[in-house]
Parts: sequence; C-alpha cells; structure tokens
Amino acid sequence: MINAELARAFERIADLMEISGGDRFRIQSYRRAARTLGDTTEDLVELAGQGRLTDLPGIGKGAADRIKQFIDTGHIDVLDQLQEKLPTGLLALLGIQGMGPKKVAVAYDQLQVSTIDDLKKVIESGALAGLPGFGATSVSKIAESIAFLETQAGRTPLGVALPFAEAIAEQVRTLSGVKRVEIAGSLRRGAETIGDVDILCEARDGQAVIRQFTEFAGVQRVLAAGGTKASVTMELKEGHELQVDLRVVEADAFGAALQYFTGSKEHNVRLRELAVRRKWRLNEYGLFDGDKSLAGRTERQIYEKLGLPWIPPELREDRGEFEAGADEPELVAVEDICGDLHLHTTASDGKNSIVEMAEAARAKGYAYIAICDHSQSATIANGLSVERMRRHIKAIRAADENVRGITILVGSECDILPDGKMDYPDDLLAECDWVVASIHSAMGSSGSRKLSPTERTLAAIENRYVSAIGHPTGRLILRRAPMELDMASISEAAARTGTFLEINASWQRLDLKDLHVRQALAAGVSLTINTDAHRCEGLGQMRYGVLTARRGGAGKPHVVNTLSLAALRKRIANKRGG
Ligand code: DGT
Ligand code: CA
Ligand code: CA
Ligand code: ZN
Repeated sequence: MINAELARAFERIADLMEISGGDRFRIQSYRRAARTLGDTTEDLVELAGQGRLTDLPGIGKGAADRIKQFIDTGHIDVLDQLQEKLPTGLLALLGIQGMGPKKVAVAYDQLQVSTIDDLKKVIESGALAGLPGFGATSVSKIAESIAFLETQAGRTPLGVALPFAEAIAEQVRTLSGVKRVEIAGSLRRGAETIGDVDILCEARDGQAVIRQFTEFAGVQRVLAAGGTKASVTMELKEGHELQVDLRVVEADAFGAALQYFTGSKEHNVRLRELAVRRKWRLNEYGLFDGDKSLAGRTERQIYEKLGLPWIPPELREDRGEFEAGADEPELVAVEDICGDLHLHTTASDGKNSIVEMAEAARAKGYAYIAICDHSQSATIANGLSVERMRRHIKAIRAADENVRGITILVGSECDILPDGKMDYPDDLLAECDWVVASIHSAMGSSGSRKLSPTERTLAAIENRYVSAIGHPTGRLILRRAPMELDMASISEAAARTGTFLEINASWQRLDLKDLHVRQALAAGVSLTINTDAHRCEGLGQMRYGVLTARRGGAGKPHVVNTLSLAALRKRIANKRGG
C-alpha cells in the first residue's frame, strides 16, 4: 500500500515547514493528516478513486488534492518547493536527539548548518553553544547523540530486516532447482541490528540460481555474482538500501555452510579450534580428517563430532556456550507464550479498542492479555487521569465479560515519576490485576534531579503493586542510548521482591537486551516478554522479544507469561503479600 509512503511525505512537509518557520496551524494539520494516513487500514488509492478521502479525520480538501497528486504523479508540489528551498541534509539533522525542527532552523539560519558534519564543526568551535536555545547541556547531549548514531551507522534493526529477508528467502524458494532455503548470519542469531542479510540455498545449478537472483525486481546494484554466490543491494525503503548475500551449496555441504555463515565469527573461531585440536579441518564445506569428510550434511553432525550438543543460533556469540555442558540448551519459544501483558488501546495512545486487541490476541492462541494504558503524567500519550482510569477499569471488566475464550486483565503502564513515586495512588494500583511501571520522563541522570533513574527504578520495585518494570533502560534501537542503570542492584531487588523485568519485544526497543537478560537470570529474576502493542498488528512483534530472551539464555521457566493464568495470578499475589 502507498499509505506509509504518503504518511512519510506529509510528515516531511510538516518538518520542512517547521524548519522554514511556516504557519503553526498548517504544520499541525499536516502532522494530523500524516498520522491519519499512517493509521488508516483502507487503501488510499481506493479511497481516492471513490472520492472518499475527505471522509478520513483530519483530511480536508487541500490534503485530499495533495494525496491525489502523489498517487497520480509520485510528487507533491508543496514538498518539491520546500525541498528546493532547503538543503536535504536538514532532514538528517532531525534524526539527532535534541535537534527538533526549531533548533535545526536556528542552527541553519545563524550558522548555515545543513549537514551532520557542519553540526560537528560548530559544536567543536563552541559556536553552537552560543545560539539562543542551546545551553551547554543541550549541546553535549547533541554531541553524545551524534557519536551514538555514528557507531550504529549502516545497521538495520532486526524488526525491519527480518520480514524483508523472509520475503526474499520466499522468492528464492520459488526458483526452479532450489530445494531448501535458510536465512543465516546475524539475522538467524536474532541480533538486534544487522549489517547485511545472508541467505543460503540448496541447488545443483548454482549459476542459474545466481542469475535469477540478480534479476529480482528489488535489486538495485549487483556487487558481485559468480557460480555459487552473489552480493546485491536492494531497496529497503526510500533512500536506504540493504546488502543481501546469497550462497548456493549442495546437499552434502548444507549443514557446514549453514553453520559457517550463521556465525558469529567469534563462535566459529572457537569451533575451528576444537577441530584443529583433533587435527581436523573445519570450513564452510564440512569437517574433514585429511581428505575424509566427517560431517557436513547437517549442523548437528558437526557439533556432535566436536563433542558438543547442537547450539541454538541465538547463543552462538562465544558468551559461554562452549562451557555450558553436554545438554542441548532449552530456550523459550514463541509457542510457549500464553499471553501478552503490555497492550495499549484507544483509551490512551493505542489505535484499537479493548475488544479488538483481545480478539487479535485470542486469534494468536493466547489465554490472557493485560490492557496497560498510560497513566496521568504521560500527557503526550493521552495518559488517563485517576477518574478516567476508574472508568477504564470498568470498561475492561465489561469487555472481559463479553469476549469469550480469553481473559482480559486490568493493567496499567504507570509512570515512575522523577521523585520515584508512582503516578497513581496505591489504592488505584491495587484495583489493577497487573501493573507495569515505566520511566518515560526525565531520563537523563545528570543535572539537579533528586533521584537517578536507578533510584527511581528501585523505588518502583519496592512498591508491592508494581508487577513488572517496563522497557527498563528506555533505549531506542539506533536512535536513543539506554539510561545508565545499575543493573546489578536492579536485578537483585527485582529477584528479592518478586518483581518481573520486561523484555519489551517491540523491535524499536528490545529492552532488556540480551546481555541484561543474562545478568537478570543469573540474579534469579523472572522475565516477562511483552509487545507493548499500540495496535492489533503489533502483537506480531512477540518473536523479536523471544529471540532476545533466547540470546540471553532464557528458558520457558524464566518467563512468567508462559504460565497458566492461575499460576501467573499467584505470582502477582505473592509480591502483593496476599
Ligand atoms: P552482520 O552482517 O554484521 O550483522 O553480522 P554477520 O554475523 O551476519 O556477519 P557477515 O554477514 O559478515 O558474515 C556472516 C557469517 O559468515 C559470520 O557470522 C561468520 C561467517 N564469516 C564471515 N567472515 C568470516 C571470517 O573471516 N571468519 C570466520 N570464522 N567466519 C566468517
Ligand atoms: Ca550478515
Ligand atoms: Ca554477509
Ligand atoms: Zn507501553
């Protein structure tokens, strides 16, 4: 659908208008329209054909004309004019934390800053700190954000890369002569970001497969193409390309190739050492004793020959998997998950109703969900006042009565305030079945704040009504660095009080991350994996959270939303002391 593209175009118009000092009312109306376009489930091309665009909320006649122009020509005049007037680098500046449209405008007008490089120069020279609205703290924050972005350059989030790679793998599977296709590399390991996509397929005639692959519709550039392998770039979204490597192997080397190209490099180095110690050779074609092949058809054969259980890809990072013993690790799987305990609805900033979310969850086979809308201080997320929350609780209970086949728990995603207090009084929290406590404001640890993020988190953990800490570090993958938390103290307190730590499964977060999961498990913490879905489709992100849990070594017993509802309720009641 063209919807997402149109939404981006409208968002861009609003950004550029704001930078160029356009009318606030018009900017707002473009933003509102962008949100509508991104949210609507109906095909805009169809709506336009039926002359029904203006039925959408926030879409007037002017917006409808621009939508039609985009559908007909791929252009919007207003956007073209803005882009002519302003350097394109300004949009990249908006991706930096702390550089909103107003600051971008000031830096551009007064110091002619139009690229990230320009920005770095004026930070170094001290000129930026002299501009109105830029204090020393805000400049150092911007510098940190640039440094963070630079370490992440060229990587793609798991949740963007995986569906994209699966579609390509599916396309490879349809080629004649192809027997088997697997995604390898960091994607198979479930890494939170990936550099390039690695795909492996089994076929006899490599040349033919490679030729067809390089002619796929999405291919932009062919970097290399030979008899058994090719590297190409494909368009991921406008302006962003992703490298895809395809290798073709025969059946008797498939396991060896899959093992090799799954990596990680560090894991492979250790594995090869085990082979060398036995005077064998291990490479992408197999495990060999002189000329004799010992293994190659399956991964399992290779690991077993080397005295190891088959190691799940998520653990192949040389972080202890070689020392873990003879049993195959049992990791939590998507099929083990019985419910999603952090969902939003239209009551706060979600896009679907309680009933719609419940029905979507039931369709996934879940036994229960918890509706966790935002609390009163989360004003930008339309957080619920105490009064509204009381009515919302009634609405959730009513929905639970009406929807069969799934239990809808009353939950809250309650803010942890800067002073460490919860955003709702205890008597209101006590009416909830389940409470996720999250930090959404004052995330920096510097300055005159009374409590650090660690102290705030610890204070929430000590509240008996807080069931879980939501997205504990607050990081946004490729966009915002995590808060600096003392994870050891937090894990200790969580384990002692029976508070669960969330793995937020949204691919923008994956928070806790793999290493923190490991640390929490070692301290005896139980986890909960939740999608934080703001619409029905968001429920599908559970798999990214499960991959992260697996990378941290979590098994089914470590994850509370694999429990039956009765067992889960008991665990929540335990902490409450009743
Ligand atoms: P990425 O793409 O940066 O997210 O990470 P990977 O792990 O997918 O790395 P990539 O695509 O460069 O290579 C895929 C796998 O191939 C890698 O995980 C292990 C294997 N591999 C590549 N180069 C080497 C190497 O020089 N030595 C060893 N032992 N393995 C390698
Ligand atoms: Ca790769
Ligand atoms: Ca690669
Ligand atoms: Zn949330």
